[in-house]
Amino acid sequence: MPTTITLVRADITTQQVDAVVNAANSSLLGGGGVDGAIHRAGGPAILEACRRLRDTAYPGGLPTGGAVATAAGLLPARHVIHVVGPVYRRDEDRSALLRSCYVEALRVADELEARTVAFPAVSAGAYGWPLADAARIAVTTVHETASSLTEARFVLFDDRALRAFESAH
Ligand code: AR6
Repeated sequence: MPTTITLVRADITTQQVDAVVNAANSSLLGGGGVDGAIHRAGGPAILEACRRLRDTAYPGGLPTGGAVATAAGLLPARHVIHVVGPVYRRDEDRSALLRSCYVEALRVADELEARTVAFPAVSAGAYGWPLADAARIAVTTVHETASSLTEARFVLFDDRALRAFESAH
């Protein structure tokens, strides 16, 4: 069944989906934006799971473009898939790393047998990626990547982001 891409303006922590994607940093130990909101709403279970990952599989941190899952604590979702978006650089094309976040998140979602996944606009906040381009890369990559998802839901925090994704869709 093909994946339906949907767009909503909402707080990603409220979404009733199998998995939510977190725009994390490579430390996996929290931050601001989506990352801060997910850790606040999900409670300490997520940070504990992240610390275990740092002690085992990722002592040097999760590389940029990578994805890894943890439990979702108190969130309505069952899993959090943490990805590390690239910091935007005007003098260097880092779009392959941004695409990799979505490809890897979809691969991890398939491993978890997640069918509905909520994505934020990875790298479009603190990491400075121009919104229209971040939206185009996000929508195109999810559209072109084979997976078992029934729904890929882009959850945009404000009208400007929603409009950018509507234009890219
Ligand atoms: N739900 C949905 N979208 C949100 C939410 C929310 N609750 N909060 C913010 N956004 P950002 P990045 C939007 O900065 O650019 C963190 O400190 C926001 O408006 O969360 O990948 C991490 O620890 C923007 O459009 O992620 C990293 O250090 C988008 O989500 C760094 O920021 C992404 O903004 C990652 O930066």
